[in-house]
Amino acid sequence: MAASTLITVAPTGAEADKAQVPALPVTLDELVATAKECEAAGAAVIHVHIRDRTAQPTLDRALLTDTVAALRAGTDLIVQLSTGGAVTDGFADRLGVLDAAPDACSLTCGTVNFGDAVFSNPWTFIKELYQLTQERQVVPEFELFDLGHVATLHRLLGEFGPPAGGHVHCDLVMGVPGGMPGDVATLAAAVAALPAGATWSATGIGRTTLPVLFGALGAGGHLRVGMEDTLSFARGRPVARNAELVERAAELARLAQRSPMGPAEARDFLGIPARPA
Ligand code: KMH
Ligand code: ZN
Repeated sequence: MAASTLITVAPTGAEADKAQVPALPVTLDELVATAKECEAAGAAVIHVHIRDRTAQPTLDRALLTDTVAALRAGTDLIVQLSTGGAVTDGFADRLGVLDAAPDACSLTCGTVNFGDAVFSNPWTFIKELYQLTQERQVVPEFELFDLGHVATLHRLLGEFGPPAGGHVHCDLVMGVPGGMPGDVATLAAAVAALPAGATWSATGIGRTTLPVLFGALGAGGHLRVGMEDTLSFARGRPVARNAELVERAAELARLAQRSPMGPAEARDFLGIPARPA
C-alpha cells in the first residue's frame, strides 16, 4: 500500500453554472487563489478546466497558456489540463489543449453517457491524443468512467507502449449517470482489472463522493476531490470552498496513516520532471 496519498483537486469542471454556484472559481484570479488554498490544504495536482469572460467553458489556447503560467507562478502544483473539456467541445480543440504545454493532461479511455449528453471518446481520438502526449512529453492521467475503459487502456498501452514519464496512473471517475456506479464493489472490480504496476486515484460524483473516498483510501488508492465532482459538502450543505474538500480528504488520509504527498514527491511518483529552477 502506498505510504502517502496523492490528492488532486478538480476545482471547476465544465458543467456547473457560476450563476447557481457563486463559489465556483471561474476567473484566472479565482482559480489561482483556489489553487493556493488547496495546495496549502494538501493537494499536489490541479485538474484544470477554464471558463471564458461569461463563465462558460472554453478551450481557448491563449487563455489555457496564461492559466498554466499563472498556476506555475503562484503554486508548485502539478498542472493537469483537461482534454475532456465540455461535452460540446470538438476533437481538434481538445487535442489543441496540449499546445499550452501543461505538466500533465487527462485522457479519457472511452465514450460514456453523461447525464442526458454523451462524452465522446472514440478509439481514433484516444490513440491520436495518446500519441500526441508521447510526442510532447505531457504525462497523461487515464480517466476511466467505466470498466470497458480499462480494456481500452490495456489496448492503448499494448499498441503504443508506455506513457510519457513511464508510469501509468489512472483516475476512476465513478457515479457519472451513464458510467460505472460509485460503490466499493465496483471500485474493487475496476482496480483488479488495471494494468500491472498502475497506480490509481478515484473520485465519486455527487453523492458517491464519500463512499468512493473511503473505499479508495482503504484499498490503497489516491484521491481526487473538488467542485467539478461534487457541489455538496454534506446533505443540504453546499461546498463553500474547494479547499474544504481538500482539507477533508487530507484529514482522512492522515487518519488512514497515509499523509498527503507534496508536489515534489508527487512529481517523482507520476514521472513528471521537476520544474526548471
Ligand atoms: N467535462 C466532462 C465532459 C476530463 O476532464 O478529462 C469531461 C471531463 C473529463 O471532465
Ligand atoms: Zn475534468
